[in-house]
Amino acid sequence: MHRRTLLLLGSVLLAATVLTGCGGSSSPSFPTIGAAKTYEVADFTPTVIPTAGKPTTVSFGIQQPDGTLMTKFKKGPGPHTGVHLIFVRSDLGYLIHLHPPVGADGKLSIPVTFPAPGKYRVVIDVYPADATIQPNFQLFRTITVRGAYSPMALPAPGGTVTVSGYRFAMSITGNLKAIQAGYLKITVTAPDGKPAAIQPWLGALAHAIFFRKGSLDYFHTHVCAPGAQGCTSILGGANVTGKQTTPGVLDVGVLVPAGGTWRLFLQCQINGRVLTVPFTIPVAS
Ligand SMILES: [Cu+2]
Repeated sequence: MHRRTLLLLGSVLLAATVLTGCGGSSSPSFPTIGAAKTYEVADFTPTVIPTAGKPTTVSFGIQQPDGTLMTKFKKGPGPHTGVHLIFVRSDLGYLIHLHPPVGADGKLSIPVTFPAPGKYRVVIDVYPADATIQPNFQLFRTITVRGAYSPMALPAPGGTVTVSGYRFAMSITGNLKAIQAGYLKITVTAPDGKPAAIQPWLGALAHAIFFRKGSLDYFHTHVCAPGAQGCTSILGGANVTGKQTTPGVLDVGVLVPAGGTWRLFLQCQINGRVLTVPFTIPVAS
């Protein structure tokens, strides 16, 4: 429990810059920890403003405290592997989720086509091979895409969303509260009225990516096939694991760091196509 708290604290410090001596600073001989002791994004591109609808190469490396680029990332069958690259527009109107390939030199590079103008938060979710560092941590960037930005209002919470003819009906089971595990039930129906056959994609049956309105805080949970490993998401002392109870019925884990209005982007593969399905959910503080 205490250890998990430390891990969470560690991720917060990694995401920011470590300037203070985490609790040990009362010792007068404690060395000053400079910014170079943190994990950072290195050589991030694009350095020019991208245009919506045209591919832009996004590339970067993960600089380690010793100054070298990280080259070894977690591997395996589950979803918690490699580097997840996520772009979300500031109004939560658009989401892009990619897993860029890692070069032998630790450089990651992938073409991205932004759908519309505006400011996007870039989340780089890193799963190091050396899990003693910590299971994962996030680094952030911002990209502004050229053109006139017209923000979209978020739809009302819950409800039914239809994407490519597939109907996703969501109901909130119980109360959703910050830093507590909760669940949403999402029933997926195919255009013919039958339960949708959901296929594994990137190590999970469904990926649930959460962003908080305004602050753009981030969390990510998964729904895995029965018996799949490495599907649990941890936040502080809580953890959550989603499951498919019957074909087409997903129990999606919700575990977020703060109350507020959140946008859930559910992603799953059906019939060889990845569908991104957005919902609005209220979370109590
Ligand atoms: Cu995922």
